[in-house]
Amino acid sequence: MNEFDGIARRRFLGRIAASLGALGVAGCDRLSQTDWFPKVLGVADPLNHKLARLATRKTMAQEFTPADLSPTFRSNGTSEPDNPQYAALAANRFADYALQVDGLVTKPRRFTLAELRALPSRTQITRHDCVEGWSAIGKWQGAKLSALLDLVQPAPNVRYVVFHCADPMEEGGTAPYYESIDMDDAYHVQTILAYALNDAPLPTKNGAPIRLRVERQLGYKHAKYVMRLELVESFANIAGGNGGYWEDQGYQWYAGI
Ligand SMILES: Nc1nc2c(c(=O)[nH]1)N[C@H]1C(S)=C(S)[C@@H](COP(=O)(O)O)O[C@H]1N2
Ligand SMILES: [Mo]
Repeated sequence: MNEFDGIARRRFLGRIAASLGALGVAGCDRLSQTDWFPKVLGVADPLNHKLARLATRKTMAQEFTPADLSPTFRSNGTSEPDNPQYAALAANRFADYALQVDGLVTKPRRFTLAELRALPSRTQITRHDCVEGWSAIGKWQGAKLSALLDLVQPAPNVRYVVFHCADPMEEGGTAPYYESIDMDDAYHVQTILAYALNDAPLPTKNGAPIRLRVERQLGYKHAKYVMRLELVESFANIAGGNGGYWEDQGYQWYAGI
């Protein structure tokens, strides 16, 4: 860990501690022992998700200036999907790529890269924080997820957007990486389907051709190599049922602040 990473991480952890303090999370053990408190909050969702949502529905992740950019933006997890279909798309510079959007939507459809690039976009310089103990600041450009959702028209009962990725996570296996976010994050202004990093097309190691940026959440929520968006009311029928590859291994579903 270099000095910058150490400082960034301490600042990040400090921010978590501060927001938990502001929410009075320290008092929750006592409160949850009463009868009414779990019912009011809803037992199905983790306590920290509900509490954080009350306070942060519209808050922005911090944005930075070009002077703050990390010299390189490292890769983590998959750096090149071990998937012949993906390899064929990449070999043709993603000319045949199309993002499939389906599930509980009125108008399911596919978006080519050109169509994604034509959607209203946003450019933002933000810091990525990985739970493995590193951070990096990068400049991302991508289609606003809110604009895409307006076109497909989610059903009223939709609660989550699930991101299905191209990379299988076990050697020789077929279970791909996947992630999910709720509709507050899906419609947030800083939530984009990024196709560019630091003014260049998204590199393979960082998720080409499309990766999610959901800036108020930790690194593992930022799905790379996104092939399909599925809008759902619950995770019951999706992989391990916990809303994400790492969540199925025990990570928190809500990784935001
Ligand atoms: N499809 C896919 N998405 C992924 C991962 C992965 O292995 N596969 N790793 C996650 C983790 S843990 C982090 S920190 C970031 C890393 O993004 P980067 O490679 O651009 O640094 O991607 C996230 N999204
Ligand atoms: Mo990560």
